[in-house]
Amino acid sequence: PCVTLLCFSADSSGKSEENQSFKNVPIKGLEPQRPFPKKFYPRFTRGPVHIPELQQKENKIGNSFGNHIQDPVKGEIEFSPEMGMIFNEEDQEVRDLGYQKHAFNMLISNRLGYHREVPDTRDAKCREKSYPADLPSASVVICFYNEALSALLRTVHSVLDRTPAHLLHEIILVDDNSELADLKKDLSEYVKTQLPKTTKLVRNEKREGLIRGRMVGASHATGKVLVFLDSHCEVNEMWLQPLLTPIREDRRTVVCPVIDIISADTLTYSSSPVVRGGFNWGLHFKWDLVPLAELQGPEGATAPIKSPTMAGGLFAMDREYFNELGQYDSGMDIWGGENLEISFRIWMCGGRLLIIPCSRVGHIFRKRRPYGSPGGQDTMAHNSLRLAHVWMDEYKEQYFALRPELRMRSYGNITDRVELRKRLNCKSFKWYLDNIYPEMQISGPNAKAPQPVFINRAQKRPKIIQRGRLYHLQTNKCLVAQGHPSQKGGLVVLRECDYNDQNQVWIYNEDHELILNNLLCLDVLETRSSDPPRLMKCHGSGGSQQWTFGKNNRLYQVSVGQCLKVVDPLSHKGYVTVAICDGSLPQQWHFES
Ligand code: LR7
Ligand code: MN
Repeated sequence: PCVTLLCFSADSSGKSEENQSFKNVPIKGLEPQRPFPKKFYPRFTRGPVHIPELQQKENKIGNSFGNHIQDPVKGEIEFSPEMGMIFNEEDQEVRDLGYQKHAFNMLISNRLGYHREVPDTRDAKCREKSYPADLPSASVVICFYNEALSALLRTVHSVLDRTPAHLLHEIILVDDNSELADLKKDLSEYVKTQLPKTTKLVRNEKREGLIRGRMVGASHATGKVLVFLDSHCEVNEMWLQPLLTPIREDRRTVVCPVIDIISADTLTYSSSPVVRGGFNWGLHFKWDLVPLAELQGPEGATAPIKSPTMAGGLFAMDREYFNELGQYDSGMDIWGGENLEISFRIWMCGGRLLIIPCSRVGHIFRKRRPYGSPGGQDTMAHNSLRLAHVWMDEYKEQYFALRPELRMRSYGNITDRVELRKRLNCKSFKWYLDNIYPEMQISGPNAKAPQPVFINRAQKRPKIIQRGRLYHLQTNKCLVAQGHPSQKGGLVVLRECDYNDQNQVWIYNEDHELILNNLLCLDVLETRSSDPPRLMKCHGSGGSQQWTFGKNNRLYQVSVGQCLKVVDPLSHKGYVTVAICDGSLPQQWHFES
C-alpha cells in the first residue's frame, strides 16, 4: 500500500465556500479554535509548503486540545510534513503522551482539529455513478476505549460533514468505560452542546471490549442499517451511498468500504489498493490480492468484490439481519477474533460479504495496540478458540497444529452459538473453504492447493530527487556511517568530507528518505527521540525515515518532530542527535550534489 506523504496530490482551490457547519460557539477548552473559513483547513499539498515560523510561535493559537499553527503571513495552515514540529515542552508532552496512550502522533491529530479535507481516493469512474434516492437510513455505531479526543471527534465530524442528513439516522458513541478524564467529562459536554441531537453517547459501566461494546451500540440503534466504525477513522467523499445500495437490493449482503491508510506518525491520508480479506491457520486476518476473474466484470474497477473475510472494524449491515444472524458472540472479550467469526457466519449461513471499491474510509493504522485486557488475558486466543469450536468443524485441527498449547485450554460455554448455527441451518466449514476461499491451503494427507491468477502490482520505486553529500555548515564536515555503511543499526557521525568516497554519498528521494551508499535509510526510534539516528533497512512507510529540508537549512525529522543537530560541534567525535528546531548553527545542513 501507498503509505508515504507524496502518494497523492490534491488541488488547493476551494474558492469562497464558507464553512456551514461551524456555526456553533465553541465551549472554552473544547473545540480547537478554528479562526479560518473552511477553505483554509489543512489540505494535502505537494506545492510550496507553508512552514510555521519558529520565531513567530507566539502566534500559535491553541488550547489543551488543539494547537493550531497559523502562518501569520499567509493566514493559513497547510498540511505538510512539518505539521508535527515541536516548539516547546508542552508540544513534546502532547506528542509523547500520545504515543504512549494511543500509539499515534496526537500532537498532529490535535493540530488538525475536528474537521479536515482528505484526498478523494476513489477510482475516477466512481464519480460518475449514481445511487437510488430511497436508500435506507443508517445508524453509525462507534465504540471506543481511551481514544484521543481529537481523533474520535474527527471521526464523528467526518461522518456529519460527509453524509447526507436524510441518510444519517443517528450516531451512537459507546464509551467502553474509558478512564481518560477528558473522555469522561468533556466529551459528554461536547456531545450535549456541540453536536446534533441525533448523536448519542452511552457509557458501559464496566469495560466490555469492542465486541460486547458494539452489541450495546446496536441495541440502542433504530436506523435501518448499522454502520460500524473504529474511533480513529475519517470517512471520504460519498462513502455511505455505495454501502447502502447493495443492502437495499439484498438485505443479506454485508458490505465493507476500502480501508484507506491514515499514517500513525504523520496523519497523512493515503489511498489503499483494492484488496480483499483472507486469514491464515493461526486465525489472523490478512489481506489478499483480488483474483483476476473478480476484476474482469463489465463494471471493472468499481464493481463490488466478494471477500472471504472482513478486517472487522468498518462495515455496514441491515440491523434486523444483524440480529437474526446472531449479532456477535457475547462470550468474546476485549479484542480479536470477532471479525473472522462474523465473516464465517455470514457466508456459511446464507449471506454474502462484499468490499465496495467506491466507498472509502481512512483508518489510523498503528504499530502496536496501546491497551491490554483488564486481567492481562490473551483475548485473541480465547476468542479464536470459541470461533474454532463453533464454526470450523474438523478444520480446527489446522489451528491446533499451529497452537498445540491451546488444545486443552477452556473457552467457556458455546452452547448458544452451536445452537444458533443449527437454527440458522448453516453450511459446513468445508463448504466455505471450497466455495468462498478455495485459495486457502490445507496441510495434511488430502491437501490441495489451487493457485488463482492474481494481478501483479509491481512495487513502485520512489524517484530519486538528489544524490550527494550531507554537509554540516558550521564544521565543514560530512555525515557518514560511524562503522560500515551496510551495518544495520549503525550510528552516523561527522567526518572530514572526502569527495571520492562512495560511502559518503546519500540519496534523497521523493519519499523523503535519506539513503546512505544506496543501502540503508537514516532512521530514528519514534518513541525514544533521545536515541541518536541510526542506519536501518528502508521500510518505505515514511515516519521514522522521513526527513525534510526546510527554512534555516534545517533537516527536519518527520516522526519525532525535531531537527538533526550536531551534539558538540567542537568535539572530534562528531555525534549527532535530534532536538527542538531552533535554527541554530549546529542544526544547519546542506545537501550537496
Ligand atoms: O476494550 C476495547 N474497547 C473498545 O471499545 C478495545 C477496543 N475498543 C475500541 C477501540 O477504541 C477502537 O475504536 O474498538 C475499536 C477497535 O480497536 P482497535 O482500533 O484497537 O483495533 P484494530 O484497528 O487494531 O483492529 C482490527 O481488528 C479488531 C479485532 O477485534 C477489530 O475488529 C477492529 O475493529 C479492527 N479494525 C479494523 O478493521 C480497521 C482496519 C484494520 C485492518 C486491517
Ligand atoms: Mn482501529
